[in-house]
Amino acid sequence: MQIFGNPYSPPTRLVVNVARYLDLEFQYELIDLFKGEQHKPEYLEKNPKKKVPLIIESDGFQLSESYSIVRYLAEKNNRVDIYPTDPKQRAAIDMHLSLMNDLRINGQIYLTAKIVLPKIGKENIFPEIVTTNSKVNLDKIMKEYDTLLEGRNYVVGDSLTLADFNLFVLQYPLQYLLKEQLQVTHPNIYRFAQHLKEVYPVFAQDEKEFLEFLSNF
Ligand SMILES: N[C@@H](CCC(=O)N[C@@H](CS)C(=O)NCC(=O)O)C(=O)O
Repeated sequence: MQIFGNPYSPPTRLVVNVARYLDLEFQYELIDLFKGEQHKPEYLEKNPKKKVPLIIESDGFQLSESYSIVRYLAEKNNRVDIYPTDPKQRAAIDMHLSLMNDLRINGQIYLTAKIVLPKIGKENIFPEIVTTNSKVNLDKIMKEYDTLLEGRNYVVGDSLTLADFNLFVLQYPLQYLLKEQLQVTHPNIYRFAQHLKEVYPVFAQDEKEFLEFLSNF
């Protein structure tokens, strides 16, 4: 399988982490978003949506949208541990993936406005109200997850699921790009991430690679 993506992108890292956790063989095909490679004809042929991540399997099967990809990979490999077949557990995981999409989108707007555009010397393309609201929404959803994780190690039930994989990649930007003291502002999310890194090597590897990426950003 090929995974087209970029380490800056939480959806890419979600897919890579799940693929690694499932011990799947894959080639990481780097798409440099900051050089606009997602707009190049050779990538558009594969994904006209101009987004990462995208997977292509050896039989030619292609899939974009990170949440669809990780559900597919778990399902295909019969990994009911991280995506249970029980309808209620599955519905709870799906619900959290939807809720976390709001977290992702608001984070994407805020980070684009505050970090990415200044970095590439461009003006903020979003009206001030949109940027302000994105931070308000981001903080609100993070607070909700911090409350949910009080006294718990996992978002759904008492073992690792796709919802945890996703929250893990979404909490980084606050810590490492916006330089928030997560242990102070969101102590339960901070503890949750620490626990995942201690117990599952895939999360420690992800953090190491993300920090390496940021050191050249
Ligand atoms: N809903 C999509 C979102 C994908 C997405 O927005 N990817 C961003 C990186 S995080 C991207 O490719 N941006 C490039 C662009 O918009 O030009 C998913 O979950 O896969």
